[in-house]
Amino acid sequence: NEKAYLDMCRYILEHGAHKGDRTGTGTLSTFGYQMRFDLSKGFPLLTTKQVPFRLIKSELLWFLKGDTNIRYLLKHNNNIWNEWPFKQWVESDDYTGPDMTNFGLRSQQDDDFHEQYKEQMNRFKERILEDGTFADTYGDLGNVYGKQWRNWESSQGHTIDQIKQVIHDIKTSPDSRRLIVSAWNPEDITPDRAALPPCHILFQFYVVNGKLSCQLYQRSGDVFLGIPFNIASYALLTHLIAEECGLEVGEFIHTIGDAHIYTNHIEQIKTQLSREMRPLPSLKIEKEGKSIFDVEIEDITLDGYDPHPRIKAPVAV
Ligand code: THF
Repeated sequence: NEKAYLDMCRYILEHGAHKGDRTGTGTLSTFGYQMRFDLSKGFPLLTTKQVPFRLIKSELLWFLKGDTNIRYLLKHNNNIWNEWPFKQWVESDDYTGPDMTNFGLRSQQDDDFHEQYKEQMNRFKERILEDGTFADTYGDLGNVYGKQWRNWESSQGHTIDQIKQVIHDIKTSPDSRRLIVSAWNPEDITPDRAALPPCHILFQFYVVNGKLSCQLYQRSGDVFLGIPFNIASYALLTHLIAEECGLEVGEFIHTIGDAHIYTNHIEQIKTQLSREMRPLPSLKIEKEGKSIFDVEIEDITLDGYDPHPRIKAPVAV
């Protein structure tokens, strides 16, 4: 299970091509890679470094609520999406603080700037939490996952709830080959409509022998920071949907387009690869009669998670 991830890291270190990218950081990259995780053999949260599961839970429940505003994440002390709305804020006419152009790269290279950035980011976060009007304008990522999953806008002027639909279809026609949820809406991938085009383009469910499997197509994957989150997030989603439909869990299959290791994550990956894998934890969902849309963060827990220590790395913006 975890070995599939570590094998991918080794593969990219060995065979990856040097490739520039939108963020200017530089990557080692490969195109087209697939990993399989048998969910009946344990919950695929990496043990070779600590992955903060509470952040994965709150992010997934945020998607499932159809929410696209980081206010919910900030209330749960989840900071993984802050950089993108912050970018929109500091590039807006309403922002009057110090110049934050290219803050991602600059705060890694310049300590004084890093302090300025942290201060502006903290002010931004406080304002999102305290000022509802500000949050509505600057905390919203636009038409990202939550919107497309739960409220896809049709050309007929109504909205489509893809998650409700797919749950209904799994229950009523489990053999269907159309058990698909798409986050990629070509009309919505421009900067004025979404802060970032979705990385998880589409997922498909598959039912056989009473087991639910899920395959995700991800167009772009940040192997060190993002992918460990994504694996756990879709594994959790598969468990939640399986439970909702009275099925056991099968496999999670992760197919990635551009799978890349940022050049400033290479040392961290090597440290991680030098570590011994430990047994995977198991997942417990305590939802007694609650639907998937009412599950709360506290209802989801892990048993037996005993990872190696965290490894820090900067996120590319
Ligand atoms: N952009 C980039 N460059 N990488 C990504 O992984 C990524 N995501 C989402 C959107 N854009 C992306 C955001 N997801 C972390 C994890 C997931 C993210 C963003 C950041 C991260 O920094 N994780 C740290 C812990 C952070 C903390 O404790 O607050 C870690 O060590 O795992 C792809 O989904």
